[in-house]
Amino acid sequence: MSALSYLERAERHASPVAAKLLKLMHEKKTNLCASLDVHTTKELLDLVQVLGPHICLLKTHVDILDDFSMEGTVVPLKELAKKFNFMIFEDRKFADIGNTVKLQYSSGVYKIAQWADITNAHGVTGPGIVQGLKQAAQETTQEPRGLLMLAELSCKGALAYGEYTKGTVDIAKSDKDFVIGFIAQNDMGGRDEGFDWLVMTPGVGLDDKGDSLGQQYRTVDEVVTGGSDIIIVGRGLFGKGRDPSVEGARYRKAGWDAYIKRCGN
Ligand code: 5BU
Repeated sequence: MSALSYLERAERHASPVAAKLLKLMHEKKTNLCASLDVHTTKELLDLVQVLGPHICLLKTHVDILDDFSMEGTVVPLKELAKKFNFMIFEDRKFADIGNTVKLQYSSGVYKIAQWADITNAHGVTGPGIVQGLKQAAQETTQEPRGLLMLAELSCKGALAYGEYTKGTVDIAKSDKDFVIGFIAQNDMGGRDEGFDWLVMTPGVGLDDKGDSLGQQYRTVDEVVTGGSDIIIVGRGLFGKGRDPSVEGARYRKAGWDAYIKRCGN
């Protein structure tokens, strides 16, 4: 994993999206990404009002929202992102041929390329997926966009390991500007070949071991020590009986302390 600080990495990163994110993590002193899987825009915006000060990144699944609209959902989210200084990651998990993902990313109801700084894709369909998504980004906006490849998953029985994970890392090497890193449980290397990938890790929880549908949680210390740069926390922040403002501060501190420890000071 990288021994460099977020600021050092920001200063030399090939991707403007990764550089911006690393810089804001350094300035805001947070490596916490909130994953807010809720049914309505109001619930989402209310949670962001509370968690905004604690996070570097907001992870969305906009297809869960009953009332999604560009005006009602995306516009206020972008305002909150500006107000609290965080970026937005739509966890779309693209997994089709290049031409199809290009259309899915840029059009339809969600028009993800217009507003999400970051999205992600599976490697199962090969490197065409990276080029399809990159073309959609370039044809949609002047704003920088970044892609994470799904190298490993947190859930029980997932098939993304070994040769599959290695193959996904090879796909990430096909585009140094657009692919900024991985969703993974471990460090994915690459520094000896000039890549400084960001590793973002879901399946993080300090109180539970998992859920009844296969999710498995590891602690903040475990994942950061293992190479995670950004911890992705969902129900640990806002699940039943939890106070998001208390948990936001708690996970943020845990993530930052683990990072400082990793940097060796
Ligand atoms: P949770 O409430 O902290 O369990 O939510 C985790 C989020 O991360 C949820 O939105 C998942 O879709 C997402 N996720 C995951 O949990 N594990 C994975 O391996 C990947 C995504 Br990839």
